[in-house]
Amino acid sequence: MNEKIYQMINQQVFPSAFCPGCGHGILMNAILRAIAELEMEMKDMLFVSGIGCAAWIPSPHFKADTLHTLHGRAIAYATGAKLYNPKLKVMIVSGDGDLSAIGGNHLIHAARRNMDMTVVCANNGIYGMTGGQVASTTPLGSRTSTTPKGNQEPPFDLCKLVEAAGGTFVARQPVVTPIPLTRTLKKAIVHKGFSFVDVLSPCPTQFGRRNAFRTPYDMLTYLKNTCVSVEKAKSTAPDEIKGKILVGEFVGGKGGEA
Ligand SMILES: Cc1ncc(C[n+]2csc(CCOP(=O)(O)OP(=O)(O)O)c2C)c(N)n1
Ligand SMILES: [Mg+2]
Repeated sequence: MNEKIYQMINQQVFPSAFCPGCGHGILMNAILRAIAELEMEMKDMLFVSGIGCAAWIPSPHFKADTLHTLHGRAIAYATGAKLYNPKLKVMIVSGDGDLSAIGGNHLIHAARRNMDMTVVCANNGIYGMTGGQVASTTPLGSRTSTTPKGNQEPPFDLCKLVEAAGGTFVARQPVVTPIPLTRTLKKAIVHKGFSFVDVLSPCPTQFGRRNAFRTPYDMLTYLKNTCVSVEKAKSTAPDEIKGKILVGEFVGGKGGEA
């Protein structure tokens, strides 16, 4: 398995551009592992990304066909490619800013149309690549370069947004639990219709250092302790899960088409 994953990576780009402690590298590994475990061929797939650190996950790291497109427009390019060649397995991998702010309209309309594609959102709650500006996913009260006194605007819950828009597979997993993450990615990939995975991926450089996380390890530990599975949440008192982040498969995960 590891040998297969090794072959799927464009080794010429290593060491990668990700900062030490960035969660995007774990996600990159999980995507490749999911594809390898499904025994899918990279030649049958197309990876599309917009602009941002997350957009670097497939391009140039994957040895596959990739489109590294305009900021916010990954889903539009992916739609065109899918319509031209419906046999392609199309996967979009991009950031929270790219997919839900500048590209928010493409996201909701592709979900509404139940386009047959998989969208993986590397969600670090910030515009990582451009200097740590506030995003539509930044938690309330968090400091960013544009909200030095704390974010006053409520963030999107991307899973609720995509579910409401019509997505037929909707899930969230953090990079700190790579085995469930890989399992969910596999379901999203084989799902027929619009599948969306909100992947919580820490950004120590732009988010962590402004929000009193001393090390990347602190961020990973915080993320692990803050996530609660939907199954566990059902049997837990509401008070105990206040302020926690629900993770798991919200739509289409149980015996659906996946
Ligand atoms: C039209 C346009 N507007 C703004 C930018 C600048 N820009 C590039 S990436 C980015 C934000 C990326 O954030 P996100 O998608 O969350 O990715 P991350 O870097 O956090 O992984 C911005 C604002 C751009 N490239 N093009
Ligand atoms: Mg981001």
